Amino acid sequence: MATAAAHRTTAEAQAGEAERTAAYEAAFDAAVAADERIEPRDWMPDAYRASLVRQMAQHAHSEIIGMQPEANWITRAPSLRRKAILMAKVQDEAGHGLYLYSAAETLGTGREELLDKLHSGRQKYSSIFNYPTLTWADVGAIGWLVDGAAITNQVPLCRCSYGPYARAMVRICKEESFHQRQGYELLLHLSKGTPEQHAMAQDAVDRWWWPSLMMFGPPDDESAHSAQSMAWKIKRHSNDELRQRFVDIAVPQAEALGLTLPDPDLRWNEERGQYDFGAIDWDEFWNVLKGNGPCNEQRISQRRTAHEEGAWVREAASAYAAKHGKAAA
Ligand code: BYC
Repeated sequence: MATAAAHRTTAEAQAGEAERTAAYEAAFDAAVAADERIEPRDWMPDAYRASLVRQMAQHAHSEIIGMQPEANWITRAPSLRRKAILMAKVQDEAGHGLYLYSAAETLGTGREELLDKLHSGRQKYSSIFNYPTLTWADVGAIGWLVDGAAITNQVPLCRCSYGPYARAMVRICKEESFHQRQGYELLLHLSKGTPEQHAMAQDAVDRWWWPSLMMFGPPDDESAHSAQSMAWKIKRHSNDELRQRFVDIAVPQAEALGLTLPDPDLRWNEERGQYDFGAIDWDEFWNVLKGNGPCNEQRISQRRTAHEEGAWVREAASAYAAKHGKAAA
């Protein structure tokens, strides 16, 4: 008797739990359908939470790893003005990383854990930062193309269904716009400068163009997460849609800069009202993701060193917080 009653109670409890979950799920689906924001304390499917942490962590990691290629030129900037601008930009990127790690923390994933996953290769960062910055013109090409691609990808993220991510993106996009313009202005000066400067600008664009197109991720038919992320309104557009949008913006800008894009198949398609462009080398993309790009090893080892060398700062901040009765950072 007692056992049957216990079974009944367990079954009833399970049915009650399932009913509650179904109600939560219906409320979540309705909020997404109505374009309302999901906030940290709201119920959300485990897979939604996991996918957001995955994307936001990758995004945060990209921001802080992305400081390295440009920081490489701070000491060699050609003027005080250029040095001050570049330092401000690299600092902004550290700030973007912090907004994004904080936003990821609202989902219950600590910064230490995310950094550990980055340092041990269990989480990715953008493929673009595994390419070297060989000349000063690369700073301009990164600003124009890499930040330009980033804005194209990130403006729709301001309407992401998860509130803290969407709000972080508003400020990030404003700062990215400034970054893009400084890159464009730098390249314009070089392009209109001496023949050597023009050649340096052209060489940088030749090297950064294709990797910039890869930033948008694999083609739609190979994108593992796009369909679900779009259904959840984390992503608002597919990888290929955003890549096309970027090409359509970049072509007239290249013309205004007096530089060419390294793609013989690039031409206006009257029927589509968009530019056709050549085939992307996806083998190169997947190879870079596997860790075999020109700078993967260097980027991660420099990041690990920076983290180790910063240990005393974290310890000091924790000691200060403990002394003043605040929660340790
Ligand atoms: N590089 O199913 P998919 C910046 C991965 S920061 C490396 O299409 P999803 C800046 C993808 O994670 C730029 N990995 O994925 C900073 C997935 O692997 P997992 C970073 C890539 O998430 C400083 C697999 O491939 N921006 O701009 O639907 C200075 C399959 O892909 C890449 C962001 O992170 C890549 N390029 O779409 C200047 C923006 N592409 O997770 C500039 C936010 C794909 O299954 N992120 N993968 O192991 C996004 O919008 C999306 O995550 C992506 C990919 C469009 C990147």
